[in-house]
Amino acid sequence: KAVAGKDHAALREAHVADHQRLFGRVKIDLGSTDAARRPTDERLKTVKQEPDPQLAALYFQFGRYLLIASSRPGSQPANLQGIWNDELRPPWDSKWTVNINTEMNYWPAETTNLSECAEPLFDMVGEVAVTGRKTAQAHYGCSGWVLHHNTDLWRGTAPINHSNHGIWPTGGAWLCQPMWEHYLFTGDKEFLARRAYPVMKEAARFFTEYLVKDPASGMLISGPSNSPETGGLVMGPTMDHQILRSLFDYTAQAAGILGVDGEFAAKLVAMRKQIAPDKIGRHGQLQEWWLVDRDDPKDQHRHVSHLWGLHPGWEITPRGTPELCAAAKQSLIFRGDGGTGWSKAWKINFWARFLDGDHSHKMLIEALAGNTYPNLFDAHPPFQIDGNFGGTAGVAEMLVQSHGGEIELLPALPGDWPNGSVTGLRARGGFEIDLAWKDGKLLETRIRSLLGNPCPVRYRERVTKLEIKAGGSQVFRP
Ligand code: FUC
Repeated sequence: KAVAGKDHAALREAHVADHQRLFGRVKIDLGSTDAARRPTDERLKTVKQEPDPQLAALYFQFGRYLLIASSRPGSQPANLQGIWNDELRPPWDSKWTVNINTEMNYWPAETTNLSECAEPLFDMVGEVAVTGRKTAQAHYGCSGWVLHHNTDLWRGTAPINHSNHGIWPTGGAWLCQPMWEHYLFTGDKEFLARRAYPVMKEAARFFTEYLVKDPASGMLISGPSNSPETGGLVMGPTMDHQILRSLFDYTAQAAGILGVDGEFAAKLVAMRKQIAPDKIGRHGQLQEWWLVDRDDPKDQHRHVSHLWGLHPGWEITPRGTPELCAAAKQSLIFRGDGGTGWSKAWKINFWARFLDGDHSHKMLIEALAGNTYPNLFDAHPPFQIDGNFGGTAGVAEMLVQSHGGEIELLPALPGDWPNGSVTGLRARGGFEIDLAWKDGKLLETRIRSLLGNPCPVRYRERVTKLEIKAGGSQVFRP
């Protein structure tokens, strides 16, 4: 009915205008070579041998294009194939796997200025928080809500498939993180109060009852669970503890911001300190499991779950926790550079968080050369869209980071992109950033403040504290 009576030209024009309104918020130039004149399929074959920075820029913007096209307010969230499943029996049922894939789909939403595209994800979290309440009661006798390894249109939340990956209770807790991040990026208190906090609080409540005391150490541990999807059914996978520390932290913080539930927040703060901490193992690695130091240096599994605290979490940072960061790096070196499409995409982000732009770039090039179809869709293989979104997020992460309480400019710029510019990237605290660089060095940067929050800006070793009024902007010269 809405399109009846409109001719094709008018519809097309409306469509393009609607798309451009979102797409045009970010422009990127990473430099260009002759390769940019050749067809995409050929460029994918030569990208490992010949510099083709424009292909990286294209891949970045293609990811934004895909998110705009597959996830809008009122729609379902982008599933394993986005909206581009073409099979009656699709891989993994074209569902939402939440032990990495669904979350990865939304990594670029805030940083690349497509905040509203995450709406469908937040709707889904609200819905699994309802079905997950039954699962919490039926399977654990706990209040609150829980979601395991995946969900579907019917918002199933129970343990699924096999014990070595399906009994993993922290899927819902992880899904609360993008909701908190949405608040950090937008400052939308109404969203925090009405949609984010209620699900965060009930997810946290579940784990206040679910966590158990490890008799040997006295610490609180999670389980029975998995470190997705390696090592079998265990007690105390590191990833769970990282996710839960983070959940307890921001839920308590949100309660403070909203001025509610003081007692519950205090309980979370106290329990958080008792959750088994990250531990360095006998190979200098970050232990994947709390109870036993049994990481195998030869294990090149595609999941690198125990590095959650590095990305998308933020408890492990090069400047804040250098020892843990070195251990996390050792773990990633053991895992190696291989992996499926989404695994490579995660590694782009990991290396960016290690502030190693060249390694991050290496992973991006390998994803393009080995895990990308001629139409630029990510190849798990088969086609799975998470790698596209993770790759887009990774490029943003190389250019601007803001998870450590500062806005860091060009934190992981690779040597292969000596000159370039980007406009419209977003940072936590409500900022929009335009920057350019030449010969690997930052030029002028314009920062627009949406909310008037304090604005500490880091470039390399120097931190400058800017004060910008809400709605105003300032030029930063390094
Ligand atoms: C997880 C991954 C697989 C695949 C599936 C959809 O289970 O381990 O590699 O991406 O999700």
